[in-house]
Amino acid sequence: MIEITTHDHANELISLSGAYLEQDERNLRKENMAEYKIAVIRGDGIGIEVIEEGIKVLNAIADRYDIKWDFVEFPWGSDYYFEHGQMMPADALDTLAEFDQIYLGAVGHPDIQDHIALNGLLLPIRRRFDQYVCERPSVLYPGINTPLKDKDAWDIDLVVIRENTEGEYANVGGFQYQGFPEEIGVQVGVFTRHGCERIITYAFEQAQARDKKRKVTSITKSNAQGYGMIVWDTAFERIAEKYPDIETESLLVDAACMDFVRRPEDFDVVVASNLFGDILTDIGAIITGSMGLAPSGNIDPQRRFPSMFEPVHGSAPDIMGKGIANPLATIISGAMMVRFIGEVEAAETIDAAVLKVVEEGKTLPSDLGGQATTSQVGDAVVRALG
Ligand code: GGG
Repeated sequence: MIEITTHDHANELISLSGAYLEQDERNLRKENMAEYKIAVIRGDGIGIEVIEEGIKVLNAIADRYDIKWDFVEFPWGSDYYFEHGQMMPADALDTLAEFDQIYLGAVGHPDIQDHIALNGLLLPIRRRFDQYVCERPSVLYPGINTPLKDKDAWDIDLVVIRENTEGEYANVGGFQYQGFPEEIGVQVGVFTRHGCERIITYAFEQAQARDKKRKVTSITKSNAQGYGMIVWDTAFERIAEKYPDIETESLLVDAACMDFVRRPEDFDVVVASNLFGDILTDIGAIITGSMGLAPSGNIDPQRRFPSMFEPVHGSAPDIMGKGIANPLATIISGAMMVRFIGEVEAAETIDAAVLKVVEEGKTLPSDLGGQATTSQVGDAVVRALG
């Protein structure tokens, strides 16, 4: 009897000391927990709804991988514009500079001219933080319908590396005789040798790192744009010489649009100017199922400043507030952010969860042929994290 009591007591002590050990481990893990300050700008329209699901998934992954998020929300965008006459406050960029990364939903409102929304929020952030790479992958997942015939899952697996701070989006130009019949608008495309070389170099490094087709395709329209895009083409030839193991191809943007539809499986890394990259990635999104699946990262590869992760799609005012927006592009963009900060395993877990949800096809949003709400899709991804 005594023995049994002693035995029980010993077991109790063992399990108690085990519990203390576990608690110690937990405390130690908490102390060593990486903490990241993330600025969250939901922005407009469906941006508000899809970011909700992105944060849901990021919080769920934090529990599993000992990551700590310090999310700080900024209510900037069109509503802020209606109240203050600008999309974000004058010191917004200084405020954002204090953060590790930025997580953005969407910008744009039917009552605000698009150029005001973009030039008031999105583009100044990309420029100020020298996020000169816009990385936009397009992958045809299992279970996703493509409008292209005879294409199977994984046949399309490309990434567009879009130049993100200059080119056709450089804020250079002006009006003359505005409002008069003689009105003139001048829009200058800026192509610097430095800007072309660094984005093209990044593209070659991606082709090496991906280690898939080991190919870089450069896109311009230098037969018609005979100055800036010649600087680009010449930079492409010069940089290509440094990567003799990478296959190269140069296409005019019109041919590239055709080939994204005709032979998308031939592309690996595609490097394009700011405007052409934007246009091509809409094609990339639609041939791989939907804009609702297209993620992006606006990246400063040198990590001097915060990078910004956002879905490719805009604010989609026609479906805002209906609870039917597809949050997957935002969730995958979140995974890109997680990978960028170095939490690779956590990022892979999110990607795998998205793949599982898509492949199972039970909880898909309407743009992918399902009936699930935005929030149900987010919940399904959280469950699929395992
Ligand atoms: N997800 C951010 C957003 O609203 N994007 C829409 C858009 O028009 N983007 C322009 C661009 O990426 O250049």
